[in-house]
Amino acid sequence: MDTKRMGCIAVLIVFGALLVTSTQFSGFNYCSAVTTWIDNFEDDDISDWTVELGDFSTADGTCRGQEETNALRHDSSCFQGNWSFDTLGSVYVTLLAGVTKDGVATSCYTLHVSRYKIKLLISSGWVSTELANWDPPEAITGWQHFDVTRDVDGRFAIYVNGTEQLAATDTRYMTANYFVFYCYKNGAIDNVVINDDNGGGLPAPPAMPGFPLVAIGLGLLIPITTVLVVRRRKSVKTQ
Ligand SMILES: [Ca+2]
Repeated sequence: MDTKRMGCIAVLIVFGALLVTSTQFSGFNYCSAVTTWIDNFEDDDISDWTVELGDFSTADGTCRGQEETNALRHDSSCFQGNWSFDTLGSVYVTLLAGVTKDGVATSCYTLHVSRYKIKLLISSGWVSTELANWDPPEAITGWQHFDVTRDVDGRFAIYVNGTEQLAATDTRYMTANYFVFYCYKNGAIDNVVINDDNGGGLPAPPAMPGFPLVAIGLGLLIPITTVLVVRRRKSVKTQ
């Protein structure tokens, strides 16, 4: 095989491999499940959130209430899909809300976590109705992990530390504007992953940026091509 043909094949193999790698890590293979937004608070920045009540600190890499009562909200249009997060203490996590005022969400579904009971509530302002509840066998202490799914029929399934413990179906609210977190002093939330895939299943892994890999690929491609061209010219001269 001559040098030119070998050079072309080498370039095509390198470029193809880089394209496949870049596509895998850019999240394209999760096209059936699009992550809407995430926050693990490791950047000590809550500028994407609006504090409605009290105050929060993210100095320890979690979002922790500083006053007696605290609430903050994040824009979120997810009303079907997956909500995943960790909480500490007695907290109210409003999965989806129409509007909020002074930390009180309306037209919403809220997960209330307390020491001896976990409830799923449907609320409008201060008026709440219980959709489901679960009494844990032991008092809740420390961080808890929650995965919530809601399917196209409005069925909520709530997994506590990996096991489904609550379920309810309700279709009264099928739109959303906000995700809201309400807690008392030292209550906290972390590792929020909201996924609007409009179906069941647990959240897909967060997408990784593909651009740097493409840039690295192009960066490698230029010197490889240059070497091959130089070799090709040398081989032409010597023939
Ligand atoms: Ca964190």
